[in-house]
Amino acid sequence: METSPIDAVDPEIAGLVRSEAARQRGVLRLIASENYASAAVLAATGSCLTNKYSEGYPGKRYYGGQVFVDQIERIACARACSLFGADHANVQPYSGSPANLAAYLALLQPGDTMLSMSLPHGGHLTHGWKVTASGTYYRAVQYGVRKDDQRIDFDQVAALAHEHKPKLIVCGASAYPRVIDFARFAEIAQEVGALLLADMAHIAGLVAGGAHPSPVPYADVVSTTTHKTLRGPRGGMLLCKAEHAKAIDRAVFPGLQGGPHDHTTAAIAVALAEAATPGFRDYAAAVVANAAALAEGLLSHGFDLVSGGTDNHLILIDLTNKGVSGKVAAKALEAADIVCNANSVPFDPRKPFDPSGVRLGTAAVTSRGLGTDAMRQIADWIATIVAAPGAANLHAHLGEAVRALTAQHPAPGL
Ligand code: DSN
Repeated sequence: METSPIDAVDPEIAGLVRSEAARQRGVLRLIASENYASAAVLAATGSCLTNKYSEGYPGKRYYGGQVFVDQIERIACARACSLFGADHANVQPYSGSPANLAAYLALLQPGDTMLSMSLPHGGHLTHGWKVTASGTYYRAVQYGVRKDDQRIDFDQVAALAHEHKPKLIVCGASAYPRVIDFARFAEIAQEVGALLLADMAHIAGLVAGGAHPSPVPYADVVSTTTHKTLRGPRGGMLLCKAEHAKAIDRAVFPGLQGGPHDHTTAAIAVALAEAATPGFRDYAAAVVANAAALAEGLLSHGFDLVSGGTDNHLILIDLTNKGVSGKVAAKALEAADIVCNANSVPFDPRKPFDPSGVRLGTAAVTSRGLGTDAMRQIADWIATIVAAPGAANLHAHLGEAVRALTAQHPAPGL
């Protein structure tokens, strides 16, 4: 048995970490926000940098001993600016939610109005949803998708922008399978004198790899996580135009956070170096090609896909016509080692905890080298399982086929 330094101290946790690694190796991971970080990214995340404190920014820290940390953070920021063509980068946000909150802190006063995509239509919790800090401290007016084609309703966005004169328009989504027209959002923001924040957390890797248009030329500030399609460590990042650099930096520290997680900063730097390689462009193109193939396979089995398909890494299935809820389907799929999440669909009559849909993503399976033929096979398996959500023996049998497939495609980093 492979052992780790954890075994000597805490065999219980060591065993659980080992089991999780085995799970990640064995299952088909179709959660749209997950991926496999490389061994290099994992090594940086687990490095001695976890021992360091470094409140402040390179050259302006509150603690000593920063000679190497300063270099690491400067390199991470420079790589982010170069990869995405941004004026300024802040790599300190702990993840996507603090990154968004820092952007609001930099650009808004409490009580100001923001115009953002509603959670049930594909937006993120931190885009002003009422139970979050963003919905508590700011006045969030929300847009959504059209009922007929489930694409962003730009007529509604423009009408709400003109009516409410928001100080900030937020675009970007967590469950939207189509290309986001950042230029159109910028046009509307300009018409009403609003600033534009683009949250590219889900698509950052596609943007880096040239498989989705970039929001950077259009948005005042761009927020992102670093671990979804971008395939880095769990972290966050803010990119902005030069005029917002000071406000963004002040908002992250000391506005919202204390010491940055230097081990994460180093791992972000490594991931950004990986994302600048030709191989990463191939990966980004393959993620999109795989999502298209999976969508095509699902459509051939009569699945109803939100917006009719996908342009990116993500597919949202409305299971209403199959007579199965999202939660029941996700549970049945997991019994066959196909892991995804139940998800609301636009205009969902069901409650968020047991919604009408499931969300699938192709980043992680692409990182382990699966191609379009495998996607068609996965679509067939999904159809078989959803048609018989209570058939435990069938699920166990298909699970064996799933594990035979994953065994042929080693998981990176593990
Ligand atoms: N939890 C992430 C997702 O799954 O999209 C967003 O924060």
